[in-house]
Amino acid sequence: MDLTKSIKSKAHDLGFQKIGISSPKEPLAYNDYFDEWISLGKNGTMQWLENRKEERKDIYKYFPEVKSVISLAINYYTDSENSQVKFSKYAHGTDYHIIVKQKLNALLDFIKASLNQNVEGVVCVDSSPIMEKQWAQRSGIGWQGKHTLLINDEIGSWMFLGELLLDIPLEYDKPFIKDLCGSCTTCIDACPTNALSEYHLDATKCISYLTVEHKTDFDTSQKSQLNSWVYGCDICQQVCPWNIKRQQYSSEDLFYPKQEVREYSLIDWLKIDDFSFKKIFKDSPVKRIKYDRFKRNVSAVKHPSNNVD
Ligand code: B12
Ligand code: SF4
Ligand code: SF4
Repeated sequence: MDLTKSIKSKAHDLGFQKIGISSPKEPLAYNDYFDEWISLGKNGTMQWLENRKEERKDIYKYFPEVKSVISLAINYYTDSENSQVKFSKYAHGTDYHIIVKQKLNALLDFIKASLNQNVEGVVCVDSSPIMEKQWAQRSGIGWQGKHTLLINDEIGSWMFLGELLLDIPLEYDKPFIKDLCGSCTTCIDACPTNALSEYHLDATKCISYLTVEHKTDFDTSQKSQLNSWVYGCDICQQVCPWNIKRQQYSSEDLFYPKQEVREYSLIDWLKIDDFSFKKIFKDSPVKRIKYDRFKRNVSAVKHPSNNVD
């Protein structure tokens, strides 16, 4: 088997559903849009997006030797919901940064062991300064929907993205050029904070930003829009017809919800102390916001058992 095929086969064995490879040579589309988005302050307090903007726009500034971008997607769909206190699916179980990084490091080790030459690779999951959705589109995995997330026509959008950048050429896939949103605007209409317009997100209005990135107290209008989400928001994905038609259960056990996330009531969450918070969320993305911000989010949930203005 040639190297490209054996990399894809190994990636499937490691648990990735979609794998595609692209050449870094063509410059990214939408770099002007990205500049404008930042200059209009749509990134809010996510200064880290601006700090490494030039690397995001030009992958050679991040990894000058790159010759292949391997994009990988792993499905994280699970259907458990808790109606009182809502955690988005990406934060139901173990932190995807840990899981996807482990798998990508295993893939890099496999590639190194398969070759008689030196190969340099960089593992990226979310926090690396690259535009992951655009690379996945170029690698043929799917298109960016009007909610701005990447959708695959077989498994929908409940997938995390990761990349392995290599300094060796491989066989490249064709980009995904179709836009299968058509005339649909369901996600835009369903967004409770009007954060979306076509292919554009005002992060400062997004519940995901407000519950995870926003560091200070909520004002009254922000508080009234959170709709019981305490970490992230899934509404634009829940309503998307591609997810309703195509979503499949994740084969990764660690993405399934922790018992507390599934079963705790609002009163249980309001009662937890810093020690229990750290214990419950020790390997979860939720630990990132720390106890005080988690309490701020939980205290904003509207419910008869909570005295919210
Ligand atoms: C910053 C960030 C956020 C911010 C801003 C989101 C955003 N859309 O920009 C906040 C905190 C709000 C956020 C929220 C979420 N995020 Co986030 N986030 C990122 C991060 C780190 C960078 C994204 C980025 O560069 N934004 C900058 C803006 C300008 O980019 P953009 O919206 O993609 O805009 C592009 C398009 O609009 C395009 N464009 C402009 N005009 C047009 C016109 C057409 C026709 C087309 C096709 C495109 C197009 O050009 C722009 C520039 O590239 C990526 C990881 C990464 N390194 O890429 C994860 C990432 C995008 N997030 C992810 C996830 C899972 C989420 C949430 C679902 C989590 C949750 N449940 O709460 C939500 C979804 C909210 C939403 N609708 O986007 C996943 C998405 C996986 C997927 N299937 O696409 C990623 C890829 C992380 C990962 N490794 O899996 N996130
Ligand atoms: S994640 Fe929620 S708030 Fe953010 S754009 Fe989607 S529906 Fe709107
Ligand atoms: S809800 Fe409709 S417009 Fe939004 S991403 Fe899905 S198909 Fe596209």
